[in-house]
Amino acid sequence: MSESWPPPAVATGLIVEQLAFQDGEGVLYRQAFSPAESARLLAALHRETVWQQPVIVLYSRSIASPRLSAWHGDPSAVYSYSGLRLEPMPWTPTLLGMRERVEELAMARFNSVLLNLYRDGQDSMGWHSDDEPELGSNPVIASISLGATRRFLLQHKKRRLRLEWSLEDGDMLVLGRTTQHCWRHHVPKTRQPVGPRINLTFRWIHGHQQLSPCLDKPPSAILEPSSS
Ligand SMILES: O=C(O)CCC(=O)C(=O)O
Repeated sequence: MSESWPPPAVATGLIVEQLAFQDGEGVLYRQAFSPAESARLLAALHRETVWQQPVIVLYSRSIASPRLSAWHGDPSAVYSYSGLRLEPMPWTPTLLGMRERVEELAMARFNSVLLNLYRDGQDSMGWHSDDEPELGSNPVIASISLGATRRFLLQHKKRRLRLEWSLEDGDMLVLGRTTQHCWRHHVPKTRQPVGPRINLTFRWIHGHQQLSPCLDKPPSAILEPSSS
């Protein structure tokens, strides 16, 4: 991550909120994708994605993930979270097009993306942090919302602090610096009649070499060319 992150709110033509809070930082771009683009992307991703409902381990309990997911990225972007080991599906033209826009706005590079489909208000995601070792220290994660508006909550791990945003169709929330280490986040269920929502979190997965500096020879299967 460059020292100039987060990027200044200049010349994007978008409504941009700079988010500076205790032990974290981010930027919220309202309608990073226009309503027409978002509708097209929502339909395309809904149709093109091979959705799965994996069994995940949360707080030592195995449960069916409360949303559907898919993992795409460079072949080296193997990601483990909540007891899952995800091998990436290849990039699609739709995802590559989105990545181009996201990288330009977020001023960061991404080699993978987690897609989540919240089918209705009963789909959700429990409190967690995206702080797995392969994300490196202080990861920049860019999160795109398409479709229904849902609440997104942040809670500090050590202090009685809570923040909340309504993430709407086309919005892009980028969180960086120490946010993932010091805060948990959560998408709660809602009783409101809401339609489907697709969320995409673009991430950079670091190679195995950086995770295991003590190995003589890192396993070649998941070696990443030197990038950090
Ligand atoms: O759906 C969202 O807005 C957040 C997704 C999320 O928390 C995650 O995939 O780690």
